[in-house]
Amino acid sequence: MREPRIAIIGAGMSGICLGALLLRAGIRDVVLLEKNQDLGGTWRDNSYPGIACDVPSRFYQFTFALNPDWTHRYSPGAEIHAYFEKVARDTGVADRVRFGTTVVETRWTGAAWSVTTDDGVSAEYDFVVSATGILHHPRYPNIEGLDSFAGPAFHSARWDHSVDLSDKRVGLIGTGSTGVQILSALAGNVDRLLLFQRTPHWVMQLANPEFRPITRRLHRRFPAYDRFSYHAARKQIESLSPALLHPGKTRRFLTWLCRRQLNKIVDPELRAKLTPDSQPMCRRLIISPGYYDAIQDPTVELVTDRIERITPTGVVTDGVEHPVDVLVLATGFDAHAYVRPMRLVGPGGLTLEHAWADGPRAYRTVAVPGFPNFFMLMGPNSPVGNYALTAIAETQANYVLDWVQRWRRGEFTTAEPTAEATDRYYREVDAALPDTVWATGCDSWYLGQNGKPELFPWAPEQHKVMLAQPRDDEFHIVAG
Ligand code: NA7
Repeated sequence: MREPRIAIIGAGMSGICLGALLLRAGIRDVVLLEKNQDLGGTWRDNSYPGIACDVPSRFYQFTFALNPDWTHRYSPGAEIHAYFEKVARDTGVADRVRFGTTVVETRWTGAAWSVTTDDGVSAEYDFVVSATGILHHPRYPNIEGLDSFAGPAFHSARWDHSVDLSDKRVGLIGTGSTGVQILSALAGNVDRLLLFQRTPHWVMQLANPEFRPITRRLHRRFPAYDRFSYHAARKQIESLSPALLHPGKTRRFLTWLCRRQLNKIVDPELRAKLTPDSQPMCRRLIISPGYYDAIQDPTVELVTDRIERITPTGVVTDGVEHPVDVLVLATGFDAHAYVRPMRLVGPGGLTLEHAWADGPRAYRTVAVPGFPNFFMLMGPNSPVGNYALTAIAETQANYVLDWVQRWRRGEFTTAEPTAEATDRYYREVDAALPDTVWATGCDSWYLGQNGKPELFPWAPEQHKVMLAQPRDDEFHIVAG
């Protein structure tokens, strides 16, 4: 068996997943290049009050490292971060991370990838896998005067825990999943909370019960039951995917449910302000146990007038200044950067920037024509809409592992998807997209620069079938 040298860029959820699967398969020459000082990616970056995953914990975990000790149906972010750290420690991944190391360039030398990091060091690898996450680069709003604000102002993914909010007037901009979680946690716990909403989002109220100690003991004592619970939670989420993919009764039912739940808002004027004009799920459906209660808290005020500018002391809408002491920007992420700003230069000097001049595209979510032995986790058009990203990462990581195992056995030296196969695949994607709820006419982080949803237009379980094994007929393969 040949021993491949593998670089994984990023030690977040998906990088940890691939690292663990490679190490479990006995592949030892693995390094994770991580620009931060800690593991966990999005779960390290986001520590704002109220943070939780919007996918049930029983499903948002790896099948090879089930955790019987989840405390809640939707466990808090710190617990999820601790879970990924534990997986990394238990599997040996943590020992293979080079922290504080930013990859600046990955260049094909003719026989391998030369990866250069910001400390000036270059090293060669047979495979490079980008696991840089999708919700990684905070998006700051382009609002006049933002820099002039005199008090603390921070993005939700850069929470400043040194600021005591309890006696403050807090201005919160953004009503996506993050804004809703922050509002639900802060309502009633700060002096005043002004929520600046540009567009209302649909919210599904789902309870978040705590698991009792007896439940946790049962899961610990009976691993088969724990596994069953994973698949039961998976099935439950998957039963809703028809609503995302085509019009029909599941979509009609969820639409009805979301509308009905809005009736929890007593004041008709407030209810009208919170009623979106897009279809539920067109933008990511927000899952929240308590948003509709929190927004009716007397300390909360919803401001729907357009933000004109920010002054040193507040936020101005339609000529009216709303004084605030602290500004929280829950304004989302650039979900289309993927591998970038790292420079990727393939054979013949082809850059990823050039290959993606018309927008990011990936062969079946994992690879790019022109870039041999290079793979991506959570690449373009991955099924990231209201599904467990852990399951997607596992599918993609197992796919990469398949190629690596074949390389070890000497079956090839380099492999890259053909442009024809990728074009063919995108013709199928483009044909399926118009039926999806994401294409029903709303603006969201799901949409790429061409206005098309950058998502997987089939059932998420289909993604697993699609990547069950490499298809040699769709690859240029150079024999080993
Ligand atoms: P999202 O879902 O992208 O939401 C960002 C929010 O910020 C959204 O309500 C935006 O308004 C608002 N926003 C952005 N820029 C501005 C400006 N300039 N003025 C006013 N409001 C603005 O990000 P999240 O962090 O909440 O969630 C990201 C994902 O993380 C989520 O889908 C889950 O997967 C976890 P808009 O609605 O666009 O009018």
